[in-house]
Parts: sequence; structure tokens; C-alpha cells
Amino acid sequence: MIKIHDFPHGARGLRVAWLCEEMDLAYAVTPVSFPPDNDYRALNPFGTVPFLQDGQVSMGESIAMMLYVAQKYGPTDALPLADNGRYAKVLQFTLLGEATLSSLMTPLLAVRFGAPSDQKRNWSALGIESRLKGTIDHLRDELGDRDFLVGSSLTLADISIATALRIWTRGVGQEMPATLRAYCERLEDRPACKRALGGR
Ligand SMILES: N[C@@H](CCC(=O)N[C@@H](CS)C(=O)NCC(=O)O)C(=O)O
Repeated sequence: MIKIHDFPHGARGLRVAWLCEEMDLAYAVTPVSFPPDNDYRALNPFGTVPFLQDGQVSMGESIAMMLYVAQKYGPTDALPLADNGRYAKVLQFTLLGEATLSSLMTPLLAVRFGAPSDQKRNWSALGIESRLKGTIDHLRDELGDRDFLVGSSLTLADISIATALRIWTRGVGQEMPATLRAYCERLEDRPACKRALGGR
């Protein structure tokens, strides 16, 4: 069975659990303490959370995990095949959720919860924050009045972006445009997402 090691409220591990729920796959979540202990670091020397185990497979990187699950246990509508017109955009926005959004939020979380108070609004933090706000505004424009980022059904892109925006609001403590807030609420209202959140 797929095993997902994650912080109890981890948004990146939620990506994988949510996808498993959408695909009706069995999985188990193993809680990771913060900071991760030595046993966890023996399992994943990079020390990053989440981490996935599935038979002989052991891997980090939440986006890679989603691609692995979708391709190994698919096909699934959440990841169109390579000859489908939506494929490239699904990949683009799925990667964007981590590479251009969440990974930039990690230093902002460190600043918010760890920096001395006179250094919380430093030059780097303000620059990263401004860049993220610009990207989020572009996402709002890209989504427009549609329900999903790519095509007319849920894809990995939506899971990746919605979980990144969860870090932005709940972790970094920022606001987001009303249309994106409504988009996230709709997605988080899906039974599969609710089950993934409930099992943690
Ligand atoms: N790109 C990685 C990022 C993983 C990551 O940075 N996770 C954070 C927590 S959400 C982490 O590992 N924090 C623990 C640490 O840095 O020691 C992924 O998508 O899985």
C-alpha cells in the first residue's frame, strides 16, 4: 500500500493523499514530527517532508509523487495522456504549484515563525512576497471564471495550485484574490479532498 510520511497538517503531503482519494487508491499517512527526527532522516536523508513509500519505491518531492501515482496507477482524468491537448498545460501548472509558488513560500514561513522581530520585513522577504503576489494575480487571470485551471475537470494542476495557496493563506498568513479563494473553497469541498483532510 502507498505510505505517505507527512506533517499532520502538511499541504504538500495533502497533494498525494488527495490524488489517492480522487483515484480511489488505498494509502496510509504516517505523521512526521517537526523537526523530522533521526529515524525520518535515515529514511529520507534530504530531510524534506513529505516522503512516499510504495513497495520498492521510496521518493521525495510532492509533485514527483503525484506524477508517479497518476502514471503508475492511472490512467486518470487528473493527468491527461501526452497526446492530449491539455497535457502540456497540466504539467506547466502542476510544476508551477511547487517550483514557482510553494518553494518560495518556505523561506517566508521561516521568516514568519523564526526570524527576530526586527528582521521579519527584510529585503529578501519583501521581494519574495511581492513576486508571489504577482504570480498569484496572474493565476487569477488565467483561471478567469472557470472552475478548473486546465479544461473542464480536476487535474493535478488544481491539486498542486490549491495546496500551494493553502500554504500562502494558512502558513504565510496572506490574503488571496476572491476568485481564487472561491476556487480553493470549491476544490476543498470535493469529497476526495475532504476525506484526505479528514484522515490526517
Ligand atoms: N519541493 C519539496 C519541498 C519539501 C519541503 O521543503 N518541505 C518542507 C515542509 S512542507 C520541509 O521539508 N521542512 C522540513 C525541513 O526543512 O527540515 C516537495 O515538494 O516535497
